[in-house]
Amino acid sequence: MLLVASVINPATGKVVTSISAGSAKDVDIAVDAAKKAYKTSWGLKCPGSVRGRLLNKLADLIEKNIDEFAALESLDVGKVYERSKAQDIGSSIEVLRYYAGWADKVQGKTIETNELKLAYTRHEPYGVVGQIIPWNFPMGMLSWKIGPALATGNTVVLKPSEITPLTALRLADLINEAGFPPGVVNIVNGYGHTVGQAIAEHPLIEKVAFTGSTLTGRKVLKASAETNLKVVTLELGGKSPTIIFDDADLEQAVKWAAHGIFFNMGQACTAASRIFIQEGIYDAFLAKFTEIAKFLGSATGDPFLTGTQHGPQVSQTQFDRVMSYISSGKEEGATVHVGGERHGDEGYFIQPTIFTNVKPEMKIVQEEIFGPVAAVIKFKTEEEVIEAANSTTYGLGCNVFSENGSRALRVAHALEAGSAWVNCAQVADKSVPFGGYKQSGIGRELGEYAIDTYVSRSLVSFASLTQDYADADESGSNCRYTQVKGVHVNLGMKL
Ligand SMILES: *[C@@H]1O[C@H](CO)[C@@H](O)[C@H](O)[C@H]1NC(C)=O
Ligand SMILES: CC(=O)N[C@H]1CO[C@H](CO)[C@@H](O)[C@@H]1O
Repeated sequence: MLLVASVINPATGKVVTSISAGSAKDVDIAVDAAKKAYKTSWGLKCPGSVRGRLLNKLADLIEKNIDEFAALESLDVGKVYERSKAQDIGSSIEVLRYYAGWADKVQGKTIETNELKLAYTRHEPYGVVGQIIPWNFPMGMLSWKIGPALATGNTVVLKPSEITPLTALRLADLINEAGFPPGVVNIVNGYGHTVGQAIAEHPLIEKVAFTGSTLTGRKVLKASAETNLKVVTLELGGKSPTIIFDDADLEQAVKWAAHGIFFNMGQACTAASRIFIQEGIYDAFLAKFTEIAKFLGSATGDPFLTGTQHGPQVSQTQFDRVMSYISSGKEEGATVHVGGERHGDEGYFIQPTIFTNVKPEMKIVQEEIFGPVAAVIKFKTEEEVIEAANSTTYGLGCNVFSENGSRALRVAHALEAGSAWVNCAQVADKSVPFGGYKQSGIGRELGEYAIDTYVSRSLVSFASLTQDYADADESGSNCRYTQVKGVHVNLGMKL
């Protein structure tokens, strides 16, 4: 039986095309091809400079076809076209170029032990790595994953989301055109419970990188535990706070707070859905924030039309999920200050929504909604807001607004989150590590830190004749006793 996955345009709810869905057997074929390529024409067989050149070539080809990629992304995900082009596709190109630059700069260390011994490390690729990417930023997350994996010499078996596979499939053409040896990148479309599961369990895949829900992340980790103990990195959910102090630049803070939650229709793992406002500016904030939400509501519609600022949710399932959170907020007694309804009668549009009068235990304050739904909460003191912001099982991002530099940094440091934005929100950068504390993930993407997650360190120790044993001087691969937080400080960027 040939399984087929329908690709639906979320702005209309109509089928765009159907793509065959792969099976576990297809994953086997892909892994065999990847293994063969790793042994014969990639990995340590291919100089880093050549790998870098190919990544640059791929980036150039995407740039040449940027209008097509942006259109596919908007059609598939419902993103506003101009943003698909400038942000999603534009930043993917930059990420690939960034990692192209790393390809010939991956180095080990020599380690001093004693005069009679030499020890050094080699940073070797794992071999075949599995990558499972989400539907909210298909090209973005693809570039975050294949960039460091290919730069370090791994070969890849990648599963796009079955609901948004178009750009990944088009990219497969360009990978051939760029001249990558066959088998270096294998893209297998399909469902999580078949293709995703097969990747997570595959005995010949040495590492898997997953971005998606915490629920599925647990399954990936469990599959590794029950099979070959492959290395797992996870980038999972979040319930990020935005915290705005009385002494913030209110005009800017409101705009960033709106960007922090409504960007990509709230479908971002760092979406800052809990907005804490210090009491002195609460009313002023709410008035301005309401204006922005209403404006976005009035600029909701066809992602391809000039002037559209807010598109649909990605699918019927996501639409239903977000609407059910809105209902639960109403039932639990929160006030819908703005929005709270479907927009229009076709497609999966939801009005930008603001809840007030929320309580910490409400579902809309505790759980990830993944939609354009903000809960606004009043606070008095710094201590109180740190405690409240931290009381979640997630720890992906946080945004802090204050013109008092020491306070802003102190709070950003105190919060349990892998990324902190000071006087800005939701602006990832290719060279700054990204990832989660607590149940938001394991490992880091982007920057040099991502390079680290695609190499395993082997220690070579030469013992002299007078010493029988070589001491392991560097801890083994992937041992980490620190959590890495990327802090982004706004020194003058305006929205
Ligand atoms: C900044 O905050 C600290 C307290 O955290 C305070 O002592 C200091 O006076 C503040 N600076 C300004 C310029 O308000
Ligand atoms: C730095 C800080 O205040 N951390 C707190 C964050 O919130 C948790 C509760 O979820 C506290 O245990 C931490 O002390």
